[in-house]
Amino acid sequence: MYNPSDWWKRAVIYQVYPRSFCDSNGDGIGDIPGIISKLDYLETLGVDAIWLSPVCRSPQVDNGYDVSDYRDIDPMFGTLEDMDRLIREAGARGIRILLDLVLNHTSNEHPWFLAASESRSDPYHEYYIWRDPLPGETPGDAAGFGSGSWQWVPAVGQYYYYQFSVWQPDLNWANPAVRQALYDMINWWADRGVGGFRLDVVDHLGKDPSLGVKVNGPRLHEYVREMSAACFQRPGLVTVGEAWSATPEIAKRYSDPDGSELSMVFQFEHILLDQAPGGSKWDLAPLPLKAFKQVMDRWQTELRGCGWNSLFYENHDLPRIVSRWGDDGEFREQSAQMLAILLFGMEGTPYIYEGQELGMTNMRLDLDEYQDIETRGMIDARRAEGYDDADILRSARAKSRDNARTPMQWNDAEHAGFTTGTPWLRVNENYREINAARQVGVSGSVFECYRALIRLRKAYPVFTEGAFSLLLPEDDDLFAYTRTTADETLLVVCNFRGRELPDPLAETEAGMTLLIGNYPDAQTTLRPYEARMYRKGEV
Ligand code: TEU
Ligand code: CA
Repeated sequence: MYNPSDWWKRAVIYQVYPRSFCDSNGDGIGDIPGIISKLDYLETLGVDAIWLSPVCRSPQVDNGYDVSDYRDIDPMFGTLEDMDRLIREAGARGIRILLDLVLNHTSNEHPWFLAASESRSDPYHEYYIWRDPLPGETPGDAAGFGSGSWQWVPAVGQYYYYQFSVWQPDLNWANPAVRQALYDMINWWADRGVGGFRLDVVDHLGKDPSLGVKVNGPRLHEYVREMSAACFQRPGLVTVGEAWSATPEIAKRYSDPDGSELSMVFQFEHILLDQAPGGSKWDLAPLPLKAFKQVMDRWQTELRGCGWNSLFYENHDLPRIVSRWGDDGEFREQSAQMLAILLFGMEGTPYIYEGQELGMTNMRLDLDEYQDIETRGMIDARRAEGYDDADILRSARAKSRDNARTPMQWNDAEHAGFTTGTPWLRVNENYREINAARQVGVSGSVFECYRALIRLRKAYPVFTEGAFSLLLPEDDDLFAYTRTTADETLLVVCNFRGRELPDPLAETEAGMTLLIGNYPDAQTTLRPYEARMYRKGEV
């Protein structure tokens, strides 16, 4: 049953990518004072917490996921005083601030790494993962982003391990001093009043490169439990781990209701469905709807009562969902709302990535405009492998992380009201049509749909407690399900296609009350991307 200290089970969390949210000083880069200036907007939307992508001091090789000082704010984003003010002013609106903890690696400019790579006898040497050269080995080139490799350091005559870029050396979690230093840092932030944490690539923490084990290493859950005991037991603290490798079995351990690990994890099984079998994310395939239904069904059912789901489509690494699984042309507004209604009816904590609540779309950049380190690496690698540029561009436009990183579209002023200067990444051309000013308070807008869904989730216990049951599993075009408690039933019916279809559930719907839909009037068929959410039960 629902325990009020698990406030996050009734909550909706909003992700801010600070660099792209709002620029307060005209340097073209979003910052903390900019976020503070938009708290009223987030309060209007109704979210309970903000997850901030990293704001700590960083050379910004991977936009802050390369930390050089965990206890300071990058000057690009503001100061520690700005951060304290953000925590206070958000708190005054009932909004908690969650920090992004990058614990798997640091920047190569972190003082720990500088010391570690000076001498083998420095105590910080053991903060990182090293190996000796093999007989006859000559150092090679740096590997692509995310593929994991070893980099030579002449001063110590060894290679260090890095999973992401060569500028992001992996920390040695097997060293208890590393773990203690990180726990002290986490508690330092918790003492400053942050309401929780998102843990970057938590599934990598127990790695053992000497055994070739990258994720789900033998000591992973031991470390997570130790960290949780040391840092996460404060009342009301919420934690969410990023775990690309999580299966439902594994997620149940992370999100065990006994609270010994984390509140929940992000799993990515649904996110991986639209890539060609055997390929990478750059090898495109359409979303197989039936498989999507099965995956969501399995996660909903298997975690029930013994774990907790997070519900999301977008983040700063992923494309815009309306472009990905909806239709960002003719049916942009309908399909953005359909996807929202589908997700917000499920059990778990929903996340909204900045701009998702406006139905922001993917960005049509040219190859030389991409800035993301992962995309740049892909472009270089695929050119070297002989792919032609048109092919590469198709992949980048569909999947590049820069799709989600374009500036937030506030209004129809120049640069969408994001900055008075030159934005660090070009604003999407469609900002005159798609922006917050055109949607807040406008009935039928994507924003108002998200706002209404957030309100509904707080109004009816069935959203938190109802048992999930998939309907029409064999249907190729519709996604429908119910959630049921002893007193309430919720029914969600979604048409994933851009054409009108008969509604096989019309009879069931007839006995229920429409809570929300994405077409203004009622009809018996399902129009393109139509979604309807019904409820039956005590008022
Ligand atoms: O992402 C983890 C991760 O595995 C990414 O490489 C992910 O697979 C990729 O972005 C999908 O295209 C986290 C952060 O979310 C990401 O922004 C960081 O770059 C990465 O960790 C390294 O810290
Ligand atoms: Ca700025």
